[in-house]
Amino acid sequence: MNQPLMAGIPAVNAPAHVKHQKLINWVAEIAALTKPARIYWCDGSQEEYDRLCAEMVAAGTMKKLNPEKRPNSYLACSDPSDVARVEDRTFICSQNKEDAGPTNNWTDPAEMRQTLNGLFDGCMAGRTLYVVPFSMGPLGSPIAHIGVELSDSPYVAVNMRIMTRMGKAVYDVLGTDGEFVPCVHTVGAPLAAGQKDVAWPCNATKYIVHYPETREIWSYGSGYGGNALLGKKCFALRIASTMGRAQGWLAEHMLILGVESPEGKKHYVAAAFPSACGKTNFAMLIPPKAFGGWKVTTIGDDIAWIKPGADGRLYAINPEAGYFGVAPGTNEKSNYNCMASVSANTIFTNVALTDDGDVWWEGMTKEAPAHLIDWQGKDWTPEIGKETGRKAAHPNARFTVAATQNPVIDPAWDDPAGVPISAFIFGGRRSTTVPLVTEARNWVEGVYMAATMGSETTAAAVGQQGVVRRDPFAMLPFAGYNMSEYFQHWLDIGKKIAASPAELPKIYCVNWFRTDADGKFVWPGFGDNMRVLKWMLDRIEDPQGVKSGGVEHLFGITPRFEDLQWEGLDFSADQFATITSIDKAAWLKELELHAELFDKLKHKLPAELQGVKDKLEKKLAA
Ligand code: SAT
Ligand code: MN
Repeated sequence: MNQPLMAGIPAVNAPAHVKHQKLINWVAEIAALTKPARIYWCDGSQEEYDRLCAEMVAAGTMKKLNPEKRPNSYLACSDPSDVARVEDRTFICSQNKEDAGPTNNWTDPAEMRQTLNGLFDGCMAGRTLYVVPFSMGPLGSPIAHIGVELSDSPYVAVNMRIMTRMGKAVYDVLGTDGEFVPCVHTVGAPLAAGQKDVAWPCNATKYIVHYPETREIWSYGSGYGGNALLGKKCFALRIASTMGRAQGWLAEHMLILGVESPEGKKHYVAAAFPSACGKTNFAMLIPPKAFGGWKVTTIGDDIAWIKPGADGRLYAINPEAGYFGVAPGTNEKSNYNCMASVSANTIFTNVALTDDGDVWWEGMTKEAPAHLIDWQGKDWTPEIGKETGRKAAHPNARFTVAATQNPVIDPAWDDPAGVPISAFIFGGRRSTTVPLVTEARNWVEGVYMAATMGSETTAAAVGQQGVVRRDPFAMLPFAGYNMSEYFQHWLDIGKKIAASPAELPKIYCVNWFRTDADGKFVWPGFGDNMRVLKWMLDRIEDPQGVKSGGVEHLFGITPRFEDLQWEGLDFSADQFATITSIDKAAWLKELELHAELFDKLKHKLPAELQGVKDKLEKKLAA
């Protein structure tokens, strides 16, 4: 296989440590289709990372930042058309349409293969095909899985080195016949002989395609984030969710954090929020001063893989090894640990460049610098910003940084066994209706709350922002199969735990985003979310305790004002009432939206969830 396949196609030249013939054959097959100028097998070393970054600096794709301000860090600015996930170009190509369900775009797999074979034919001309081997999860962990991405983007290769366990060691786990998820990615911009490359090649045509039965991913036309770093949403959520369903585990859009009381009692919780709703901030939270002795530590900030252990409990790992977080709004106050994480060794994408070679984004400092180069390479001043409304950084600008840079990384973050989960939290961005926190009375009602979650859309996906859409489990764009069957899978997992000696994790629904009449957030959020977290912990640890009270309302239990610890925060009982109140009229409307969702998902919708809805409706009508 190490001979050139045919004229114009480079030799595969697999390194000696790659002993997996099926993998080598597949690389040859994709090279024969995509016709790159070169094939390069990534080893994941620092030397390689530095070299690829230097090459991108020379090519104009990245700028090296001032090493005194931001050591070993880079800024990449994308094409203005390639700045976020493209949900309407994302496809689940299962054999049967109904297996993708009504919330996913579907195309017949044979038809899609034909389309993609046409598009991928020669798509890597003039470029290097990078072979990027990666493990999602600690190498060799029973919860981990391996993927190999073939990409013509060096930006993808270096980001994958941060975001996953990428490199040579993966081949040891893979051996001669280990399983891997094949991921093929191209920016879709072949180069003719002698043609000069652009800084951010991409294509107006985009396809993000998943074949769940054969567990393959093909991505065309974008170099950005979740469209191109295929270990992330494509593998770790869409493909993994289908694997989890078949094998009895969960792949979720969740952060995982550890929280430890001054008495040394520690719990892990997993929390689902839609993209750009503060998962990274919550995962790195610093408790308020008055919470002396409380500690929050990070396992992961975006994705959780959760498997039942021998003792019946659910154990979670973070399949990723880095954070691809939203920069705008991040500052020393909103997320001190994040700012510390990105102080060096970071790739920034679509933020602004300062005159002294550092980065800036909206919300980083109170006052913007007097002059910047914005994410589109144009001069930017606060005056220009005011006049034109142009942002210096794109609202979905990101940083890519290794998890190990996080000062509050949990000591068990890399533990192959995972960490036991005591509670699940589900949250959306809702300016009205949904109270600060509700504890579900039981698993089924908790699944109902998660299934009917709504959230205002953000800049993480292309499209209109700020409109409420149902986002069940924060998985709407990420479930790789029929959403109704996904709900059933959650109900089944609950039954399995209930039948074991283990206790069921509690389920909470939160909303940090209620606003007042002036549209201002009422709840301070960020570190003060600790107050809510502590109430949950109290309820888990000592349900009869003085601080673990609450009142039962329509669809669960909410703390009374006196149940939260308020020390160090000036927050009145009236304010608390405005963010915990249940407005009957609003909830009647909300339930109509639940009905709309359930109507859309009626095929295979679990009867138990319809049952919860009927009960709620009766209560509301009473
Ligand atoms: O673009 S990503 O999918 O990586 C980020 C997100 O939408 O959460
Ligand atoms: Mn996400």
